[in-house]
Amino acid sequence: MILKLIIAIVHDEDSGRIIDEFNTNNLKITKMCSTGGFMKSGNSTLLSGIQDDKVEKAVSIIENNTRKREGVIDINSYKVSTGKATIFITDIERCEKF
Ligand code: 2BA
Repeated sequence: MILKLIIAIVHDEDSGRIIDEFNTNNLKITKMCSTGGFMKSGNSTLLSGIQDDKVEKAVSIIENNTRKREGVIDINSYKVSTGKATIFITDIERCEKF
């Protein structure tokens, strides 16, 4: 079985819906609290170890449950728009559960 790891950085407010949808579709997910390096504000990093053939389903759940946002940072009230999600997908070489 080929396993992939999805790492998705999303807005905090979007994470609950994504997690609910993963659960509904019997996909496993872990939420980690994280901080954006540029905005220095909280976001959520979601981890999912998933079968290769479920990756597209997972990516569409993330895409359909996120939205773009505008933030302001403190240097001359500079406006920044944050994307819906940043997603990295990598191979899992080995996975053990005890
Ligand atoms: P932040 O680093 O807080 O970045 C928030 C938004 O600020 C970014 O949205 C981008 O539109 C803008 N931004 C970031 N760096 C910038 C810069 N040097 N100059 C001008 N504008 C800049 P997104 O690209 O949608 O990223 C949202 C969050 O996703 C990021 O929050 C960061 O936590 C994460 N992220 C994005 N790309 C990443 C990457 N290649 N590696 C690791 N984390 C990443």
